[in-house]
Amino acid sequence: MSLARATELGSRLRGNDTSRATGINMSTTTAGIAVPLKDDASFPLAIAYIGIGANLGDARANVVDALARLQRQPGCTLMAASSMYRTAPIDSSGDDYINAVARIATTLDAETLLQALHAIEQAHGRERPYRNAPRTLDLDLLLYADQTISSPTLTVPHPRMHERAFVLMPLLELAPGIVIPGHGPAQECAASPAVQAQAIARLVTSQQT
Ligand code: A4P
Ligand code: MG
Repeated sequence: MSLARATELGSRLRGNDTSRATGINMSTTTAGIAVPLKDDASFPLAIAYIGIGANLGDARANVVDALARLQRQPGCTLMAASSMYRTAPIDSSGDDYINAVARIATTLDAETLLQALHAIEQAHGRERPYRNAPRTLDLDLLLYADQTISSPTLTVPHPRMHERAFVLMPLLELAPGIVIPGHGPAQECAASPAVQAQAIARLVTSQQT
């Protein structure tokens, strides 16, 4: 994506479109958008989608803070955030999760972006006592441009995103026509009976739920 395209997108997202698309915290996700990009000398620019989840502590506050931290992250610009969703734990335990998806424009390569996501998780005291344990904050790199990545530390697309309503529903809110490399249109993934059976509720605003 060119800087001109990103600037055009950012400009559009500063307007009403973002207000409609974003149910999390308007001031966080609209007023914080910086256009042109902070690292405008660094190219190429990639669009990435980040899955955000929390079910420990003040999960909603953690999700909102994660968005603010993504915006402040050098090399990243937060372009849009989905509504928040309350979701039943999948292959996990504890309270219901709060989930959302963010779209960012970034000059970071995928591995560097993953490290930045881990640093944000750690700022929230993320602990990993066992796999899929309840967590204060989980940030997954869902999609990075149209790339397929398989390294010891990073798999993109995220290997389970196509079978999870808590990823697909917020992602489709931001990008209805998006295709998951290797899995096809996200809309088709979301229509599968297994995904349809998962309990998920969109939180229209943080005050109404
Ligand atoms: N890793 C590889 N690829 C990626 C990627 N694309 N994004 C590696 C992020 N990390 C990636 O992740 C374990 C390792 O995966 C990392 O060291 C990283 O190098 P983690 O965050 O330490 O642990 P995790 O979150 O328990 O693992 P993972 O694989 O992200 O778990 P899942 O599959 O994402 O499941 N139910 C609801 N309702 N909502 C949720 O948000 N989340 C999970 C986590 C389970 N059930 C849930 C939810
Ligand atoms: Mg994770």
